[in-house]
Amino acid sequence: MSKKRIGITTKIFIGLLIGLVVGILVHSLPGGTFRDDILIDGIFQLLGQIFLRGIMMMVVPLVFISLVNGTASMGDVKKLGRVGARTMAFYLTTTAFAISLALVLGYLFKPGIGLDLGSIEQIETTVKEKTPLAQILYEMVPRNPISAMAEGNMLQIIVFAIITGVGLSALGDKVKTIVQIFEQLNELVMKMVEFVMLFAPLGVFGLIARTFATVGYAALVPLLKYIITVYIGLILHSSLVYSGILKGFTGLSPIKFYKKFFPAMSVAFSTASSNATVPISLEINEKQLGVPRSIAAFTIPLGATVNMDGTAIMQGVATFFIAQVYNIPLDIGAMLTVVLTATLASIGTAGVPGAGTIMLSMVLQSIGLPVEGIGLIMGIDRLVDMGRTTINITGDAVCTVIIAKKEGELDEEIFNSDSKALSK
Ligand code: DAS
Repeated sequence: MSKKRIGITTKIFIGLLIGLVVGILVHSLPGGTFRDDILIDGIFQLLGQIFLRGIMMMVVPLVFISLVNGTASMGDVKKLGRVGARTMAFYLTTTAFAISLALVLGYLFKPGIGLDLGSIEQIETTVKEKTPLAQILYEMVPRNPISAMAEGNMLQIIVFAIITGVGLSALGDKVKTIVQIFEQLNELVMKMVEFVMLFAPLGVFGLIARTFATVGYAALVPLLKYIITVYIGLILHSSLVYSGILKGFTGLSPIKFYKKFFPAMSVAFSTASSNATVPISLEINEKQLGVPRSIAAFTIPLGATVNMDGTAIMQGVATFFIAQVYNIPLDIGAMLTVVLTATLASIGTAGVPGAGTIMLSMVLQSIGLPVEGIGLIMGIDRLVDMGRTTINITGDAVCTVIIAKKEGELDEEIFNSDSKALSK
């Protein structure tokens, strides 16, 4: 009987689990050369960074090439405008709902009540000045597309790629060769992503092991209620809202979606970076969920930057947590301001580790809460960041499937097929 090969999804899951167990075990070892230098900063860091840098290496070329390719093949600008408007409507609505859910949970669970401030290590925090919405919008247009790519500025890369693709589409047969080149380049970068993903099980192991070997568990205890409240919000949002809108708008099975999208969720969880998850999310959307490239290439990179429901949930709970710790009441006006500010803040939050906590200072300033309160949750932020990033990119993919369905371009045969994700 042919040996049943374990699929990459299972291997990544095993890497996650073993990384968690090994990380906690290593944490309990006495500090010193073996634990700190050989294991944590040696083996775990090496495996994790090779994988993380491998997928980050693919983000810019993949986003630019697939978006040019997708926009060029989308055909008319009217359709691009319709898809863009629908995408932004979904993204902002789900984010506003996420922050509202988080405020309700923060009010009900009261994670900041009864905390002894002295029991929490206060960490210096960077205060992010409020960026005017106009500035967020005009800064999306790159002054220099090459430096935008060098800096990995996703919004600017997206804008430049869309204009390039629309140009190719408008020139039609005159640039047939260039369009073919971008089609072939897209196949190439997708194949390169598959090569990098072969290393995912070891990479995810290294990232998770290092996180759980270094987190200060003592710091967790006073903040457990905060962490649990955020994770309840993340789980409710994904299991109720995402499953509900997916089933409601498409009639498709949420279970099937989560089973296929699990490798992308694992990469998001272990890297705590939406940007790093874009390559694998694009691959699964196109090859496993039946979403055409012309849609996924636009909505996934855009979502990685402007759609952050998980981050909004953290910001909602953290706002209540800090208000409660400092004993400052929040009235309905303050809560509505938080919903608006956090929704807008999510547009400007980069898909990199810790970005959401920096943007939290904007949310707190908008209602006059002490920004230094962020220092109370910074010590354990990585554990929360992993979960919120997972929800961030899951929301992007759910909206992408719905948009493809509403455009009548979702290949439901692929979505409903049992073929395993990624390379065999
Ligand atoms: N880690 C960010 C991301 O990649 C989210 C956050 O920091 O809130 O989506």
